[in-house]
Amino acid sequence: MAKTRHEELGLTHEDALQIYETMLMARRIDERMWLLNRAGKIPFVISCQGQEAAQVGAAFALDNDKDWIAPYYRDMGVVLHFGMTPQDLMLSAFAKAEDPNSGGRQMPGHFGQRKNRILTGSSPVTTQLPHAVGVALAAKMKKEDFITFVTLGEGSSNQGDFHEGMNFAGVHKLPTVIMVENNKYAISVPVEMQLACVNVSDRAIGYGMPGVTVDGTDPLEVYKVVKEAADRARRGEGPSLVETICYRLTAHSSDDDQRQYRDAEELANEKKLDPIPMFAAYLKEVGVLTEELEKEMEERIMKEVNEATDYAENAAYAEPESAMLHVYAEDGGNE
Ligand SMILES: Cc1ncc(C[n+]2csc(CCOP(=O)(O)OP(=O)(O)O)c2C)c(N)n1
Ligand SMILES: [Mg+2]
Repeated sequence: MAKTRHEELGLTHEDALQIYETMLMARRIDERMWLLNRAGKIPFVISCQGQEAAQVGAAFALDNDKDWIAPYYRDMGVVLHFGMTPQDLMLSAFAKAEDPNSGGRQMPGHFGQRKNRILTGSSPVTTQLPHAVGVALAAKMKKEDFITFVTLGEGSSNQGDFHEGMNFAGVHKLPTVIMVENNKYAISVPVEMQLACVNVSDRAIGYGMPGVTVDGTDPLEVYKVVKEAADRARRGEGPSLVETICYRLTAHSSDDDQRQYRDAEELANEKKLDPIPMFAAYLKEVGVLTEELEKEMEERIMKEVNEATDYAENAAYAEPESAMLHVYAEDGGNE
């Protein structure tokens, strides 16, 4: 029998289902967060919706026992694959003391979790890129075979940090994969007003690294190119730039109303490019996902999302006395 597309990439049926389940989990958590926000229970949401295929396809191509990641605020799919749990994410949304990212101190989307090698991120966009490049330098100096993976939006590829980090990584042939999730908007600014070149990946040549643009609504396409880039980095051949074309299916954040700057037709067309039903259709077509399995998966996911919501809602806020924790050095070092 002819091989399926995922088998051709070396992925088993279980792998393909796991990619789908993580995408669906990210989507269901995100949807719950919007409801909680509109109900006045959590202050802020910044969505992964429309970008799950790029995120999970890429994360699946990395070694989640070894590699270090520097995700950006939309990357729920990436951090879930790297071991952050729905409960962790909900604790962050409710800004509770047990939030692994910052103990409820930072806005949601500022992922950071030492045990899963998720580098903590700052609010200025693209600062994560030089951080990931620095950790890649450490891998090279220590002769260890982990690589780093960093993501950002296309708008953020205009920040100085992008160019400085890309240049340093290129010059020193560092083991890093830089992925741009191009959703065509930086808040309300369309891509035509952001870049004078056609693709973000066109910028790679200036830094001596390969650059590719792929369909970011297809997790298998993204897996393929990120795997190639990761293998290249691990072989000591240096960094790569991957651009994934995807769509932002929500407003920029829960504080934005995109109907103010995008027309209804454009928004309706993008809904048709939702990676979740598209990947489900593929999995059904090749006989890997059945109606029964899909139902069971949905139920399992919703149970976990419900439990995570209840746990986080009832969890304690940080003690006011702990406000200065991690701001100044303490006795006992920098645990
Ligand atoms: C240095 C800096 N400038 C501006 C902002 C405000 N800001 C936050 S997200 C954002 C848009 C970024 O767009 P893009 O990189 O395309 O990512 P997307 O949100 O579309 O995924 C801006 C301008 C910021 N956080 N940091
Ligand atoms: Mg964008």
